[in-house]
Amino acid sequence: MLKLFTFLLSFFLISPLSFASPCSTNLEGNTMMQYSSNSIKVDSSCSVFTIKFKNTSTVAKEYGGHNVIVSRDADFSSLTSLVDPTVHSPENGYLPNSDKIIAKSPIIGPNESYNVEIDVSRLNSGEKYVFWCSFTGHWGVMKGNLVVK
Ligand SMILES: [Cu+2]
Repeated sequence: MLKLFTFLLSFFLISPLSFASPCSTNLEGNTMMQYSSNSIKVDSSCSVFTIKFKNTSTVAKEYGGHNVIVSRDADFSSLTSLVDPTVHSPENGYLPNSDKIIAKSPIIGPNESYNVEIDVSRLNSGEKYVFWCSFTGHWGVMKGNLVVK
């Protein structure tokens, strides 16, 4: 609950500034199961970094929606092994809640958007981070590096 409150608070504090802010980037996921970028740079001076994610695919959400999960690269395999659409909701990325998830969006469908807010205090510059789609079968190709500079 506190996390949710913090998230909402940071959203409202950041959103008026985010249009011209360097503390954000745009990212799209398309019909070909590709992200528009395979690398995202996060400025460590940002307190919150926003990935403005848009699904430009035409594939219905339940057959091939997209999302964005941010985690350490070292946690990628253990997290993907937890993906289970029969147990967990698309709103939760088909994943259980986990401290290993640094930021996430729900699975979204065609023309939907979601701002993924990363608490930059959770990132360390020497650590490898990744962003990936937790729709089953997607993360083999929908995966990129997130670099803290
Ligand atoms: Cu996807």
